[in-house]
Amino acid sequence: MAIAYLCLGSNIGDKLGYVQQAVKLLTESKMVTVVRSSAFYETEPWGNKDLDWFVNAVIEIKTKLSPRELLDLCKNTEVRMGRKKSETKGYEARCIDIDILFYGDMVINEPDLVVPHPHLHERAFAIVPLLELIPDYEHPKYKKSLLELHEALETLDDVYLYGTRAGI
Ligand code: PH2
Ligand code: MG
Ligand code: MG
Repeated sequence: MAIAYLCLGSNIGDKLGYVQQAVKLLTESKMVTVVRSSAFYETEPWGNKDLDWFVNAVIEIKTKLSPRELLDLCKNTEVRMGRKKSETKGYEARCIDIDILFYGDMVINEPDLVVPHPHLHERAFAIVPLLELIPDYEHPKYKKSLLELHEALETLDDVYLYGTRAGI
């Protein structure tokens, strides 16, 4: 059994509902067990400020799947939820995105499978939920804890606990 961390995100429609449905579908697949979840967050879009804000959460899972099988499960779940294949380059609106952040301490560098997630260390929307779960865990590539990565963030994108963002 491996422990892995998945980041869930949605920025169109019923964002919270999509993230919750993704957790439900992953659980129902019986291929993963959700051990713990972070809170839900409303997060400023990273990489394309023209997008709508996201709802994000991180889950800690136990799984017998290999990293590639886990990637396939994530992709299949996205497709089942109606996500279309991207037609443009760059970041765009999506009903659900499921990314592998960590898979045990493994470091994988394949064209379509990079673990830990290649942008994790730059993204408050993934680091802040991870801080709830594993603040002292050391990033296997950068050898810094999540607390240290959080302190080192260069861009402090806004990350609010769900429902606490002013004006919503
Ligand atoms: N996902 C992206 C790009 N930008 N920004 C936020 N706040 N949350 C995301 O999940 C997200 C993003 C690409 O997958
Ligand atoms: Mg993503
Ligand atoms: Mg993705």
